Amino acid sequence: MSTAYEVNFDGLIGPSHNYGGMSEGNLASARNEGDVSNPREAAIQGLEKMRLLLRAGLKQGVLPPLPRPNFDLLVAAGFSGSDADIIEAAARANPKLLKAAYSASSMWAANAATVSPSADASDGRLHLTTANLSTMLHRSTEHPDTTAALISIFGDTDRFGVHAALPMHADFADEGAANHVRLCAEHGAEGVEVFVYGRDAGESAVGFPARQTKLASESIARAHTLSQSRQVFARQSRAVIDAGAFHNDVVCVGSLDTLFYHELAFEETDATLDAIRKAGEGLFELKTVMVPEADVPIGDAITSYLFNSQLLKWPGEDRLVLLAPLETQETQSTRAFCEKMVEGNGPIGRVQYVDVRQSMRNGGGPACLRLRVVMTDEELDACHQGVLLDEDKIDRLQDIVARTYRDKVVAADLADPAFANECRLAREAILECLGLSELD
Ligand code: SUG
Repeated sequence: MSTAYEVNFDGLIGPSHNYGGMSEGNLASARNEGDVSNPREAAIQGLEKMRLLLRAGLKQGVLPPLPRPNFDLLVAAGFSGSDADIIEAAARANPKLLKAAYSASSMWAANAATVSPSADASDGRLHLTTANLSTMLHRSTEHPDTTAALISIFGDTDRFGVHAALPMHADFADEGAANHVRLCAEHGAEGVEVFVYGRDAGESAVGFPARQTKLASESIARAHTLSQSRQVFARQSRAVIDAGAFHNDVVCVGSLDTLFYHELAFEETDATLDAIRKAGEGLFELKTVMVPEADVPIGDAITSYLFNSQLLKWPGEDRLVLLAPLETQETQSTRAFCEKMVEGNGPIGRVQYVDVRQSMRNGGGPACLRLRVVMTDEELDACHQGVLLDEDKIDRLQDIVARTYRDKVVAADLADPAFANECRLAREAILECLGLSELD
């Protein structure tokens, strides 16, 4: 077994970060629709989270924001002329579409792709499948640019397999790593990959949208050449989707041999845990931390985002650290649960709180903001070095943000062609800093 590291690639929050109210079933997105957003503060919060992990001794990467506004979407909707003509006409005719074209939603990198480390793949490569994000219009346009970025970063086809998004049909609805949990003894060892889906292909819609199908998950497991005996497909419960858990990572997080989940997360909890234990035979002993509804009602789990935390092997600490949003500390039931949990002798020994409020107000916590990529030394050497962070690069990105991002954005700003130009210049500077100008 080769040594491997869990590298967190965070999505850098883009200059057009705004509260569009565009995600049905995501309660925070609906609640904050139309509020003033603070893109500069948002990006700094994200970069400070990256700095925190880097200082702890963890490896940290970054994914650049996508080009926004997305002119391809607006042109596809029939708008034409100069950039300014397109924006002005879209603002008059269909402000909602303009909002979708401006969404900075690629910040939630957990939805960029599903990732399988080379230790799990029978072809020995690290696989990434871009998520099609087909359920929400504003997210469905991310995948071509995300695939391009992943190819630029993981271009060595002997070591990496970057797969384009699945077909854009409801039967293949896929939201990436937010519905995927990998469990193992050590990052570099073979593991079990758990795919959580909300519905079967062809199943008729009820309640809030279930954004992941079993067919999508199965297709990814096949493409990633995973071993049949080391994969598990589990159904997310309808109850939590209707309560606002639009992705599994709103009610569950796993790392190494530990699964931390809400009592109501899965449709069939015992069968799911049995299947994980069986798939992990000979690899690891599953440790579980179940949070009972009686201690943390599902409504609190969703507003506090207790589970949308990063569960980390923190250098120098024996037990895992839960990097949770401040909202978890501010919610009485989740704070009390965390205090009790760390006093016990379970696998999670500390909870650290982090301020990502700007993202949280759109339903994106610490775990949404990062894509975990387990990489060996050779894979780290083979990937594009410009996206691997040190503090100097974080400082440089913060300078760009301070110089090019607006402090405040409201819906009316999106109608201003000057804003589109500012967004373009900001992204150009970021790409240059990351050595990714080819994506421009
Ligand atoms: O897809 N919010 C995102 C939040 C994604 C969170 N990711 C994970 N759970 N991994 C979504 O619903 C809101 C955008 C708006 O309304 O402006 C939004 O897209």
